[in-house]
Amino acid sequence: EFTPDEKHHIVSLWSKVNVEEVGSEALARLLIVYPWTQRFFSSFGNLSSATAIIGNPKVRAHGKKVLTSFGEAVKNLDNIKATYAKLSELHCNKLHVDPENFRLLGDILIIVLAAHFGREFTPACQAAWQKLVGVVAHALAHQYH
Ligand code: ZNH
Repeated sequence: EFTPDEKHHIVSLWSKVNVEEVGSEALARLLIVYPWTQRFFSSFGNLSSATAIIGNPKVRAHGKKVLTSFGEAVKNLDNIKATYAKLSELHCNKLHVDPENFRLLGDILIIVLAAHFGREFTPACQAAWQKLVGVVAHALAHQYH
């Protein structure tokens, strides 16, 4: 479902992404901007302020884990639904994460990429990434019914 041009935009930007930096910033921003998402992370310790969230090592580690997993989508652009079948089941049946949160995190990821890459994050590049985060959110929500 991705054109060759879209694939190029996705893969070439991804090769420059610092997974720990971008992943931890995206998760921290999710928790700050949409504070109700904090309830999934009650075991992560101090989330009482933006400063606490940004400095929290568990947020950092989990942000890296989530974005590393996001990289599996980049490597399997033609097969994203199958790639996330197990994770979808986990988020649905065990973690009970409302799938709306996948969309929120996707939009935050776009903002973080724009902040990191500036002019390099062109409208065409954004369009390809916007499509990707939508497909990933859809794949993760697939086991929900
Ligand atoms: Zn998630 C976990 C991925 C989103 C919540 N995750 C997880 C993991 C992974 C992921 C890989 C691990 C698993 C195991 O261990 O086995 N995620 C992911 C992705 C995404 C996500 C790819 C998108 C893109 N999540 C999400 C959201 C939320 C979440 C949005 C909410 C808000 N997760 C979660 C939780 C968990 C997880 C809670 C668990 C954690 C702990 O450790 O405890």
